[in-house]
Amino acid sequence: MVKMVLGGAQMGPIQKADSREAVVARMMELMRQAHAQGVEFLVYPELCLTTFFPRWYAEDISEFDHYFETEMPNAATQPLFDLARECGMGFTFGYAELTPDGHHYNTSVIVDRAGEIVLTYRKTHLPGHAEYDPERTHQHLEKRYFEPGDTGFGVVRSDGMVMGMAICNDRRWPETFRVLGLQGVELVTIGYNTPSQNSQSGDEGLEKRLYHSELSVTAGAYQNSTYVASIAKAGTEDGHHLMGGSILVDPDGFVIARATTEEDELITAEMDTERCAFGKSTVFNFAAHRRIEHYGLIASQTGAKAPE
Ligand code: CDV
Repeated sequence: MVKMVLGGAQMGPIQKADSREAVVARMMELMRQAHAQGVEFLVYPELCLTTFFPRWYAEDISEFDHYFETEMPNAATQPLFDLARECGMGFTFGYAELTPDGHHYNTSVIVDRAGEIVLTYRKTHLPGHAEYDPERTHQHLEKRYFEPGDTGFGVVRSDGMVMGMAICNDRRWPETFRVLGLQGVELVTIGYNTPSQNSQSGDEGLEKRLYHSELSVTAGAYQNSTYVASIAKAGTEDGHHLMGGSILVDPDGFVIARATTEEDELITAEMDTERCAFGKSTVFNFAAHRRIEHYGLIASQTGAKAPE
């Protein structure tokens, strides 16, 4: 069982012109603030080394390879890893990954207090579309630039707690949380870049988007009796607005810390993994109550089929 201070490092906007070094310097400043406040594990957003480039169309996708990291850590991120080790702090962050054999993933890693990557996750649920779509108010081309992740939702016991990751759109799918819950997860980390407007519906704006995000995350926390850190990259990137709304959530589904800006902002809360045990051994004692004989469709069918 672990009692500690959990931190969420919301990032403000990153413009196309911003260098990796400038972004890492901002991440390090947030880490120093976190260390001063006693944080032992810090959660950064999805794709937090670059602008959210899937909003831009490139005819030849290799034009965007410069947004991808070919190794981790690398020259730009090593200072962050070094600082974390000095502070004795674990952390997680997201980035675009280009593997040695040419695969492109939307990836996040958990780094332990000794500075070692102990878990890699590649985003499963890629939203958006693969081709330029003139009908949309803006493009969301994750299906063009990334392949669906090949890792699945794994967990790791690191620095005394069971941790797992999801990335952005994954948080809207209960399957994500349940697969992690079935592995005894005690902290789910989620980074996101969520445009404040639905590109296909004018009436789904900021208020509804913030609500849906919080609804998904708090439900996932409660139904699996786990802490969740759901952390945004926020603000206006080259004219395109991303919502903020970063939150830390306890195993009862209550929000225990909330960002109030769309800038680089640290949020913190105390967590005690012992608090996960009650839900996991009572209402959500999976071994006692789940009825898997009735859940087959979840793993055998993707689309919904209504009766004639
Ligand atoms: N980066 C994302 O996965 N964004 C999606 C948007 C497109 C809805 C999200 O679920 O927040």
